[in-house]
Amino acid sequence: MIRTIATTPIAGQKPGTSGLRKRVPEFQTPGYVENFVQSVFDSLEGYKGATLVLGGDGRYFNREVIATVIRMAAANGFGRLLIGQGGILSTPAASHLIRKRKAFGGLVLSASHNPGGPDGDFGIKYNIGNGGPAPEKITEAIHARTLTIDRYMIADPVPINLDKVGTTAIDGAAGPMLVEIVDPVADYALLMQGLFDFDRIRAAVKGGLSMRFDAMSAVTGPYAHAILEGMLGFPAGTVMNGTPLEDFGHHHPDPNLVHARHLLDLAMSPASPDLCAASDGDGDRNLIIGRGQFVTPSDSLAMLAANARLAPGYARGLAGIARSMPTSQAADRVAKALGIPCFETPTGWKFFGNLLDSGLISICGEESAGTGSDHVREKDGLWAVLLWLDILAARKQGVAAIVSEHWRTYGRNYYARHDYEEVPSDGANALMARLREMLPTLGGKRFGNLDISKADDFAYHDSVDGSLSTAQGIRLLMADGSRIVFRLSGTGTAGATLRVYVERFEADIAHHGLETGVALKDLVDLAGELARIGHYTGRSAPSVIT
Ligand code: VG1
Ligand code: CO
Repeated sequence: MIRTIATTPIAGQKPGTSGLRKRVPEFQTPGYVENFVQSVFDSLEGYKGATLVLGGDGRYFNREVIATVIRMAAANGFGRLLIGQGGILSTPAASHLIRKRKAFGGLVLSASHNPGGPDGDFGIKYNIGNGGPAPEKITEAIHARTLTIDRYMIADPVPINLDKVGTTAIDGAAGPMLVEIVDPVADYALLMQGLFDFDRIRAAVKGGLSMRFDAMSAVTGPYAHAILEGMLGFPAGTVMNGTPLEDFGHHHPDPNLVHARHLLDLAMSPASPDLCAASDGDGDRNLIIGRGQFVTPSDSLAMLAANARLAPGYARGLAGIARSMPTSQAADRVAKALGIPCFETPTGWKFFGNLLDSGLISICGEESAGTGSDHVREKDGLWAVLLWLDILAARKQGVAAIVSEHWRTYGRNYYARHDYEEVPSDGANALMARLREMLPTLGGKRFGNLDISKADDFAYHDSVDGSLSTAQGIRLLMADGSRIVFRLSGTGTAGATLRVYVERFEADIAHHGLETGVALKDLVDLAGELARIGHYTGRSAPSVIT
C-alpha cells in the first residue's frame, strides 16, 4: 500500500559542492531521508515509469537509505530501479550505469572522502540523465522544496535481497516497479577495457611493471580486484584494503599525502613499485605516486592530457580541457601546445557536465584529486590510474621520467592547498567577507616581490546554458602568473573549512627541483598576512597540506 505521510520542513537540507552531506545521526532523525528524497522527486518532471539508478559507497547507513528509497521510488511512480549488488556502486560506475541504461537519473549515496560509521558522515546526491551531478538550477530547486515540503509518499516495506543479482516486481504508484539488482563492476570494467589497451598493460605487467593500489576499505575494492588483479594480471596482493567496510576501518578514505601517508613512504623507499595509487570513499578521486615521485593532481591532469592520445580511447585527440578554477594552470599550457581550448570552471564536477555534453572538452580535472573524461560525467579514480598505467606501458618509462620531461617541456607549476579544517564558521565567514571588501584596493598593490595585477571574486558564466555562478572564490592574480585563491569548502559537515590554494609557475629547468614549501613560501606568507588567517581561524598552521 502507498501512503502519503504529513511532514514539516527540516532546516539545513541544502546540497553543497557535491550533494547533501551531514553527520549520520542527523540523517537518522525521523523523516530526514524521506523529506530530502521527496524534495528531489518533487523537483523533477517526467519520471513516471522511468528508471532510477541507486547505489552507494557502502558506508554505514547505506542499506537503510536504500530500503527507504526503494519504497519511495515505488510510491512516486518510478518504473524501474537499478541497484548495485550489496547496495554498492562507485560514483563513476553509477554515472556509467545511468548513461548505459538511459535512466532518468540516479541517487548516489556517499559522503565521498569524509569518514564513515555511526558518528561519521553520510550523503545523498542526485545525478541527472547525462550521468552527472545535478546542475545548480536543480539543486537550488531541491533546496527550495525542502523548505516547503508538507508530505512524502512511501510504500509498505518490501523484502528485497540486495545481495542477489536479479529482478523483483513490487507494487508502485504507476503499476509494478521492477527492482533490478545488478553486478556493480561488470559494465564499468567493460567500459575501461574499451578505453585502454589492456593487452599492452598486461604485457607490461608480465615484463615487470608493478603497482600497489589502496582501496582504503572503500568502494573501489571490488573494481580494483576485478580489473587490476583479474583482467590485467597484477599479482594478488596488489590491491590493499580491498573490502568495503562500513566505517572504512576507522580511516579517512581520502587519498592524499596525509591519509595515505604509507603509500608515500612506500614510494620513497627502495621497495617502491612503479606506481602507488589509491582512491577515495566513493571511487571518484585518485592518488598517483611513482617511484620516488609524487604527482600533484593538477600536474596529473596536465600529464594525462598531454599523453592521452597514447590510449586507444583518446587516440583521435582531445577536443578541449577543463579545470576547476583553483586547479593549477599546468593544464592550460598543455591545451595551448595542443592548440585546443581550456575552460576554467568553479569547484565541483557539476560544472563540467555541459562542456562534456556539448563536446567542447574531452578531459577535465580538479586539484582535489579528481580527474575524468567524457566517458562518464563524474570524476573517476580508477580511470586515472588505468590511464597512467597505459601511458607507462606505452612509453616504457617510469613516472619520474615522464614528470621531469613534462616540466622540461611545459615548465613547472608549483602548487599546494592549505586546509584549515573545522574552524568556527563565524570566523571563516568574517575572513572571506573582509577579503571581499578589500578586493577593490588589492589590484595593483605590490608586496615584496609580488605584484597583484588583479584581485576578484571568481564568477562563472556557463556558455552552454547561460547560467551565472558568482562568489566562487577570491583570487589574487600576480603579474608573474602566480596565484593565491581563498574559498570555503562546500562538503564539510562541522564548522567551516578554509581552503587556500597557492601556485607559482617556474619556466627555468634549473629551478625545478625545489621543495614545494620553499618555492611557495612568500605566497603562503602573503596569504596568511593579507587574510589574517591566524586571527580569524585561531590556527597557527593548516590541518592538511596537499
Ligand atoms: C571538495 C573539492 C572539490 C570536489 C568536491 C567533491 O569540495 O574541493 O574539488 O569536487 O570536494 O569531491 P569543497 O567544496 O569541500 O572544496 V568528492 O570526491 O568529495 O565527491
Ligand atoms: Co569522492
